[in-house]
Amino acid sequence: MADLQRTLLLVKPDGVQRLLVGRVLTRFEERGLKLVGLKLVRVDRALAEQHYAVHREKPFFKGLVDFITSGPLVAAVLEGPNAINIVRAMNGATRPHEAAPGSIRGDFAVETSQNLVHASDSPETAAAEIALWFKAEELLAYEREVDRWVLAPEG
Ligand code: 3AN
Repeated sequence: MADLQRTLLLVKPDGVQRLLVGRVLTRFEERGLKLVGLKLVRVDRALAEQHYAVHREKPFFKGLVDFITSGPLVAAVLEGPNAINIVRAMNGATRPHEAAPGSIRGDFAVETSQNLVHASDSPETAAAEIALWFKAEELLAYEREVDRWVLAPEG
């Protein structure tokens, strides 16, 4: 099997308000990725600022924190071979006018500031973001019957 990875996915407050949570999560389930963590959260500014720390100096930082704290969002951890790149590709380019049709942003978003989803962009970021959003006991390891049809056999 290719590199088994975990990645953080957020369906941001715009996705919750636009009733897109189910459709977004369904795409990842149908692709074959496994949900190992899932919750609805209202994040405080401290967590939001930590999550977006790399953007602290950007002009859009305050707006980003205001936006992500403006309502409940859905946080998920998805697992699968190459999950980090797969989820980023399915989300589409950050700027929705550059996002390919068929991607989440390419199908459902038009504004960069309201681009519905977030996903970790590297193994290091994924590890840090998963630890920021989830406690270890909130992540569940389990087998799925479909895995033998989705994942290459070991060995
Ligand atoms: P991505 O979410 O695709 O990894 P990042 O990490 O570059 O993109 O940006 C994080 C978030 O910051 C984006 N999802 C978007 O909501 C917001 N953002 C990025 N660039 C801009 C911008 N120029 N104006 C407003 N918001 C922005």
